[in-house]
Amino acid sequence: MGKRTILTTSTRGILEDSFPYRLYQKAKRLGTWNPADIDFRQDQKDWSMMNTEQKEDILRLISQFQAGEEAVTLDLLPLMMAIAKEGRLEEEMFLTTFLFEEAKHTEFFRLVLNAIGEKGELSHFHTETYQKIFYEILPTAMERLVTDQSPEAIAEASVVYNMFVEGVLAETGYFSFYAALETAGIMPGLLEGIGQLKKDESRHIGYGTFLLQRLICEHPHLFDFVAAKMGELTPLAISLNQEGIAGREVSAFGGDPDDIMNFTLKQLSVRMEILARAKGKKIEEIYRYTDSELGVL
Ligand code: MN3
Ligand code: FE
Repeated sequence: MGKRTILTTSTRGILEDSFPYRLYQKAKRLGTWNPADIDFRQDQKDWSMMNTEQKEDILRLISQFQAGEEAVTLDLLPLMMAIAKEGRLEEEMFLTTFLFEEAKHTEFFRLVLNAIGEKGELSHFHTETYQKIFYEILPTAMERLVTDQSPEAIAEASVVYNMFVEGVLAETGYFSFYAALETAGIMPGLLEGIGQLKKDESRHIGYGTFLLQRLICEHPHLFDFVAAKMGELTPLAISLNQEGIAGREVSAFGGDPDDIMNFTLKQLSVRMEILARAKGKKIEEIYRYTDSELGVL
């Protein structure tokens, strides 16, 4: 352990204008919604009116989200440790809100399941690809940081967690919920929570984008590493969608499954496009990013 450097009583102080600190301020304002305050009474009624295929589609989404939120809650800590070890105070202050929010997301989906009376085993919705991502790739990338805090290890963790799981898979999931439920005008409590989650998630993805751009700026060779990692993960996003669609031409709510697949493909390319902006930037420019430049709602 090196000698401690205290920042807040030094002339540096806190970098109040920096992107991660502004994100922390925003999280304190917006990340305070309480899942337990959401009213699911209409959702209960809507659920009882849905047919078996519709229930199956929504339950698959909910159970994949439920397990995904649990996984990201449990797996985030090593990243916080790695950032704290580097003395990156503003980033760690933001990360305290990040973990709190993931805990609330885990709580939220359990409340939905309780409200619709689904208390049974749901792991049969965790398809082969789902298990590969959430039971293997994510925990392995995050746990690696316990013993290896190299820039490559942090970049790998952030690609898997922030860019892929949050920026591609979760975003596709929100899109699927809206496509099914908003059009049908049902499950208002579930949709209210999804709206909140989406805002929280935009800060998490925004932080991951900042982190990866900072790493690419500090170690330019990491851009190719990050791009290759995203390339490796891409087929998994596609097969996860295919497993959900299960060869159908129309979803249980009448939507076109191709819309979901196209959304996933767009997310994959958007994430890399934004990361490519780090190339040739000075580190000060990365700290000065505005919320909207990194897609924060
Ligand atoms: Mn979440
Ligand atoms: Fe998140």
